[in-house]
Amino acid sequence: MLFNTYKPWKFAFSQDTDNLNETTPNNWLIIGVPFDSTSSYKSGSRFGPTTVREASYSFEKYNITFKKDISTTFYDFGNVEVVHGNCKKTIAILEDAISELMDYNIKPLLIGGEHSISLAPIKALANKYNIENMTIIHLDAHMDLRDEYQGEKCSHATVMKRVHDLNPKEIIEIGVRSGSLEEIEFTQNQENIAIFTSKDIKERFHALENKLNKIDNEEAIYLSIDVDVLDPSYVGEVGNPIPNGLSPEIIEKLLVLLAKKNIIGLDLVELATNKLGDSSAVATAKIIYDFLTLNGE
Ligand SMILES: [Mn+2]
Repeated sequence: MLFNTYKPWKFAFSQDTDNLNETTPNNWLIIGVPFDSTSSYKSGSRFGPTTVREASYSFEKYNITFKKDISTTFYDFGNVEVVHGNCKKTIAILEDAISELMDYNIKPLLIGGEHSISLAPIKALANKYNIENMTIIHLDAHMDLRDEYQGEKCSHATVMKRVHDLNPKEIIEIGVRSGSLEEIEFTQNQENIAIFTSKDIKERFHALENKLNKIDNEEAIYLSIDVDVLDPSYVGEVGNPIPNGLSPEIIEKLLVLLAKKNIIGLDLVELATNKLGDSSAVATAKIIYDFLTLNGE
């Protein structure tokens, strides 16, 4: 008989969780967060963890783009139990879960779910690292810097404002092409927010490259990737698609720059498809696959 190793409920190439070795540094731990209650346009990101994991079986162990095997040690712990309809409770549960798992010397890699969930890993990490020395790199079509959205403080549209409230060293937003006047005025008065629009990056990639190269290799960075940063022609199945986004080639270049840095946590959010084999899910899975390939030895 012939069986393959297809386990669609776990990310491809993940290690068996029974073998989790807490003394090994640099373990990544995938956690799915099937929460989409604050979605304002296209809902369905609760299916993101399932569709991304299934799509991860599209790739070879050898990553031809970067000419190396995916050799990083990473585990897939499944999904956290969310409270549908309750953003604050879900964030609290997720923060607790991540804090507990960090004792195993692991770094969280979350698959959303919508963007509100990013607050939980950042809060959990802020207790371990000094957030005032932490840089948040945020890839997104949107600024997510509103103080409230539809009267709510806990929302996908306010998440970076909540992160900013924690007083990180800097928030670098990459790929922005949508923002309210309130958000734009807010950023103009803040020294610790840098914005690189989608147009800036296409016209002057070197400016962003210089900015990222200036970050010390030891400095703790949290990386939050809203996959709507990609152009909808590549990733259209997202909560709030916006035209004129980045290409997968630019994402690959950014990952090369960032994977050498001290990334202490990562999330991919806002994929909203329930269709197996969806190309948006494959493009999202490829970012995780590429990151883990580059982050390995
Ligand atoms: Mn967005």
